[in-house]
Amino acid sequence: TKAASARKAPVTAKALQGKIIQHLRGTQGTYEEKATPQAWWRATSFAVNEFVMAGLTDTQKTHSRYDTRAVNYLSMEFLMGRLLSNNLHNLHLFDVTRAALEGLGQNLDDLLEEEPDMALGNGGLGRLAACFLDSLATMNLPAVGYGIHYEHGLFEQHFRDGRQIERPDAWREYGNPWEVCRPESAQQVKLYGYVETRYEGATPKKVWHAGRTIKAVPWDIPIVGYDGANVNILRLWESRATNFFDWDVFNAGGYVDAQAEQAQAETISKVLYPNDETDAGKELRLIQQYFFCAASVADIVRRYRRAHGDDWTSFPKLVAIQLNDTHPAIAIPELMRVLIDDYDMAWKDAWGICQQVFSYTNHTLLPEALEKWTVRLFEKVLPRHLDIIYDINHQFLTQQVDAQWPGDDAMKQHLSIIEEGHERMVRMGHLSVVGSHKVNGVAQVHSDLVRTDLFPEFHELWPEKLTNVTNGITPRRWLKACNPRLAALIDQHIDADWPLHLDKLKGLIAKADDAKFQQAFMAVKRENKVDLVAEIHRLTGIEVSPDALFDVQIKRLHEYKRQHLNLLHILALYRRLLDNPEYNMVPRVFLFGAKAAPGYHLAKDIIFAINKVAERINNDSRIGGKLKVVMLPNYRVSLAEKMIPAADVSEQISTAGKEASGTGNMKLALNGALTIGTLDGANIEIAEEAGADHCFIFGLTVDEVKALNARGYNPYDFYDHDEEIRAVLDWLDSDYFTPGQPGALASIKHSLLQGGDPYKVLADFRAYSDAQRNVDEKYRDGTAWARSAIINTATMGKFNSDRSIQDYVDRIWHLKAYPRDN
Ligand code: 26V
Repeated sequence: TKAASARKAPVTAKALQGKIIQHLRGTQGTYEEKATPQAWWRATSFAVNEFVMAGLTDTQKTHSRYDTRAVNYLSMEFLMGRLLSNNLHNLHLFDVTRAALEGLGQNLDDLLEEEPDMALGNGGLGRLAACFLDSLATMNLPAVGYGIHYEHGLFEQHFRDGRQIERPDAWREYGNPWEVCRPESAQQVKLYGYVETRYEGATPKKVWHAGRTIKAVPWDIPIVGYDGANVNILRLWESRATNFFDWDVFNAGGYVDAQAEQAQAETISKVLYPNDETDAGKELRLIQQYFFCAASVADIVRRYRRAHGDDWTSFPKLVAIQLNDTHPAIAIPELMRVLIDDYDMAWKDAWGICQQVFSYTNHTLLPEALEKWTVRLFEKVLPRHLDIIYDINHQFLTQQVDAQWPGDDAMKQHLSIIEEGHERMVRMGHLSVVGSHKVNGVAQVHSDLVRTDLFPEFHELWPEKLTNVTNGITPRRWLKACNPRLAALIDQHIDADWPLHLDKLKGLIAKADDAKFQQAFMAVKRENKVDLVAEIHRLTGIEVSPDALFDVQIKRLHEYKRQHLNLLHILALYRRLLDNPEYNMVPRVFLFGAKAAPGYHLAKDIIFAINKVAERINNDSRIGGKLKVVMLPNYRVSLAEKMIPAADVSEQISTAGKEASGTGNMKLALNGALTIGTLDGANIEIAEEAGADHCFIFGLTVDEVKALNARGYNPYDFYDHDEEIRAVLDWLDSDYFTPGQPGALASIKHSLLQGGDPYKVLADFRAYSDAQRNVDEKYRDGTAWARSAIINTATMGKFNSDRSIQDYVDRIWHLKAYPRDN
């Protein structure tokens, strides 16, 4: 075996045992004979945290010693998942901890299951932020993640008679061993009130008299880089009532009112909004956004002033702020407000600083996800910021837009940060583009569409501003930690530092035709499937065979992601089998994992339909077990880590032009699944890397979808002329899958016919079904399949999030790495 960087653990099993026991007794107040698995997990985490904290203090000292330029990654979501296994792997403590625990009669794998997921995100956008933090620390780049310390993360999903039920997530109910509260770094955040204009000096001064002040208390979560690298910080803000309250009111019987005020203040960080790609426009959401941006900007300014006082010249040299979508765009007018109102800076200088400091990532083109706030709400909650936005807009329209398109009022209206209409709106996307020096999309095709369709005039105005950074995933979590069998096999054939240099996986291409390697690779896949079979049984009671092909679609439930296209194809297969029990198909298990936004009724109906169809199919003895359908409840990061290593086929079937990138597609291919997918998002780049022969690409392209829309799409063309499509839609509409409840699944057919099928499900059905036949054909040829699976793993090096971060560094942030001194 080649072990270029197979580092030694920084501690012996015996010493680690001592630390675990010490924490079990000394901080958990229990002892070996009595401790619950939870207590063992906590004691182990606290023991490991000693190494984490040592790395954290060394790193922070290094950053302050060299006065480093840092990126501040502002995101409403960080979907971290579990931390113990990740920290053990990144610190090279995994094996020694397993050994230490074994000596204590404990099993590490069981203890890892005790940790609740840190589910402070909805899906792709939040998980991307988490992968980026892992890469930033690993690459020794100075970085701080800023977000919200939600008391309740994304809801827990249960099924009741096949329908989704939501329960609050309580990840911190029993404490969290990884976080440190820093009350000494708390900030005050103002809201509401009015703006006074004072005419004293040469220029009038605006003074914001806030109606309410809320305290923001930071919790720091250490982010451990891989292989002895730096430990950065994720700083999450919790809202509290300020403790300056009016003692007279309090003593005059205001005790109860004071409590109500506290409850209100604490509402801000109470719960993560569970929508994904739909903007609810709620006041509390705007307050959440401003709350964490104001606290973060204040913290960034405080850190800067600690070293530089009131000399602002170095600020843009030391500070980069990345906006993860438009959710933190309010940080732009907030930094303007701080510089102008609190530090008396001239407008021009403050604006110059902002434009150098900010950059913005766009994660979606869906119109319903593009954030807009009513001017009315802004006026009420953030009156001073509305003023500043008006000023930014005025300068932008009268200087930049008028210079480019003189006298063109229609263009001014079109590009304005303020949308005129019966209710005036603030367009957060426009604010983000105007206030940033770089704007990026998240996959090549998506960035092209940002330039041509979403912001074409901005692109004309500033041809250098719009750019691409294709997403990536951390191979530490998404291969090394989640798929130890495959990682071990890879270690036997290439340098063991592949988790840092994922391009080295290319070394496996030479093995793709080697029968022994193929056998070993597919043996790993089979063992992973056996593990998942047990998990499926534990979670659902459903029995499936590891000899079947495992077909996996895991992502948020949304019409554009087209889980219902997958479902229609399952119905077609079921029907073909009932028509002809000899129908030639590879036995297949269709696996789903998906949460629907609680108010998204059609998405919830699709979940219900999948569960009802599954119930019928799984219990139908006529089809001889050739077809199984399973929707696992409560899809989340820790469940993804179990499903991905066991997948044979990766479903990436969004309508072309709608999925900005996708990142599950990368995780599945890296773990040896073959993609069946449309030419959308990063699928295009995955197919380029793996080669068209090793994926199943089907369906309309972006241009074909546009052309179809232009000439007028009519889903009845397909319903009327394709007998199978008609049959499966009518079947769904009957009470076959919901006996005694006719019409229970009618909404799906309705949306696909009368609803106009906005996501072109029927138009792509036949191509999808044909591609699925090709999947079967390849799977029957075991050698061809193994070869393609290996090539998928071998060619996914590009999708290392370290490469994405390097692109951000080269094109946007211009940071330098600082390995820590110790
Ligand atoms: C919007 C809203 C609206 C208000 C309520 C909460 C909320 C939460 C999230 C969003 C927008 C989500 C956008 C998003 O997640 N985009 C995904 O980003 C991934 C990372 O770049 C990318 O891989 C996916 O294709 C893209 O859908």
